[in-house]
Amino acid sequence: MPDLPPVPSIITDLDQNVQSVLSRIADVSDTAALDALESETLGKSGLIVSARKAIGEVSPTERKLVGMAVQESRTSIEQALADRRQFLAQGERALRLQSERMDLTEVIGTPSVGHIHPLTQAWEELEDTFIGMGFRVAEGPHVETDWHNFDALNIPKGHPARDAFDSLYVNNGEPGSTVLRTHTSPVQIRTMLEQEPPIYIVAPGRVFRRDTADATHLPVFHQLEGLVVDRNIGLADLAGTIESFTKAFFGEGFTSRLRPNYFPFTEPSAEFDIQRPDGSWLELGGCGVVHPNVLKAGGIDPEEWSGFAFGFGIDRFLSIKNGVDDIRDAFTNDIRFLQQF
Ligand code: FA5
Repeated sequence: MPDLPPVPSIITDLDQNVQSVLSRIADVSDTAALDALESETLGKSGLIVSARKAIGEVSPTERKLVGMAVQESRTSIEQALADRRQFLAQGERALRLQSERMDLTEVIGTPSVGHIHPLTQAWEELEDTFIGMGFRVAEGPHVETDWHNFDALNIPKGHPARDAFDSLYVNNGEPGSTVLRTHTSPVQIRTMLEQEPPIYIVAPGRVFRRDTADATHLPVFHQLEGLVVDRNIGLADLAGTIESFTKAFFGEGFTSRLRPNYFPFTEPSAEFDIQRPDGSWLELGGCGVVHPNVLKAGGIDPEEWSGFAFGFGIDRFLSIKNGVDDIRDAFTNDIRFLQQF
């Protein structure tokens, strides 16, 4: 076998240098260091460029061999750089994802489940109780005519009872002819005008008065109105209904009482209170036998039909029931307050 020509020393040196570069590439742990190594080896004063320059110095017979060796070295370094770059990029991406990962469980903590507002809870429970007693739920507009809110309820213009309702008037039509309803009682009139007796309705809803907010007053609050019109309805039916409601809503240990009062739309009129099992009283609202003038305004013959009505403040009732000192607390949306319901 013929002896192989000796490998030029430039090639063996290059091989050694390339091996050392390849092992350095394998050790590089970030792309910035890899960039630096790339310009060190493939750049202007790098190993490959120097080796290429040296090609001119070898004998013409070796030149091709050395040229091929330089090219192979360059290719293997480039390949190693590309492989390592890909490997590092994957690792760096994984690291970045890891570091940028948002731990949503940490932000949210134990998921807190919201619930409906205590006022809405009370509103819905009241509706359910009255529906269970055979009542239907009725509605009326927030913006009312002065006639529905006052006149039809036996409170003609100039009647002192109008002053008791600090009304908010709406700039519509004749001055003073449109009002934000001051109570839910106009729903009595609307229901009577829409429907023949017998009538058994409750009308929960929002009402408005020019009252300054304080511990027991709000300018916007909620009432629940009740109206029954049927044959031979009297005060005893009213007292019995209030008592049935008290037991159905609060429980068997509670009872109710009526105290004489005055409302222009009922005659006789009363306040009604609920007694707790501990003996304490909770003032709920007003009630009475529907005044004949109100039945007439509703298109109902008072000779044939009679009825009773009641109305109470849901917000006031809620705060008294739960021992809330300041009625405004229910509407500042402080989560610490709302969470207690
Ligand atoms: C009325 O509004 C009558 N319409 C109730 C009625 C209906 C009587 C049917 C007879 C027959 P009064 O103005 O008293 O009545 O208001 C009723 C309830 O609303 C009060 O007992 C109180 O609980 C509540 N209330 C009144 N003003 C406010 C206010 N500014 N903020 C919160 N609650 C109020």
